[in-house]
Amino acid sequence: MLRLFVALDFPEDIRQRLAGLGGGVPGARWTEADNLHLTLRFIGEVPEDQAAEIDEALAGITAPAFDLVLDGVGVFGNGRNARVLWAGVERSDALSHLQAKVESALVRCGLPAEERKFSPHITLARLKDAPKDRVGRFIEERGLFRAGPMRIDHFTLYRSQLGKGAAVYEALREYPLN
Ligand code: 3AM
Repeated sequence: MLRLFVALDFPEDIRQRLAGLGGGVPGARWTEADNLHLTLRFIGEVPEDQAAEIDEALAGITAPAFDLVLDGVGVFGNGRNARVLWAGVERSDALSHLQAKVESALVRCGLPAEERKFSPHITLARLKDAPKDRVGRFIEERGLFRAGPMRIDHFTLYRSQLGKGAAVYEALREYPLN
């Protein structure tokens, strides 16, 4: 079985800037610079033959390359339940278009449709018992964060391997946008 997800990756300088936002929140586990990504679709565990089908379906996607601007930071969950600190992106029809194409390609491969609305974000940290005021301060202080525009000219199929520490992500294949 392979644990898969589809995501956008970012150039080194952008990843370093994102990683540079980290710090100052007790109870936060920060994403390593190399692991920063924007998930288009979490797939989960699939057998190898289905993974091959998924690869083929993703390779068949045609969608235009586009420019993306990263904009601001926020949190999923609130109060004591704050779970994820993230960096956001400016609204992008091209991004939504690509995500919809990925979603329909995966449904055609027999995966159940994603029920949740797509909320594009880059996970900066996962939180456990982070003090509310420190989370609030992080968001205030980093609220003006912006990066880009950067050219998004491919998307990537990743394998995620869960272990004792942070998950290890391996890029299996890149699909060009035209
Ligand atoms: O890209 P982010 O960090 O937001 O949380 C996991 C990570 O999200 C998410 O997929 C991304 C790559 O691992 N993920 C993990 N398990 C999931 C699940 N069962 C999940 N998303 C939805 N359902």
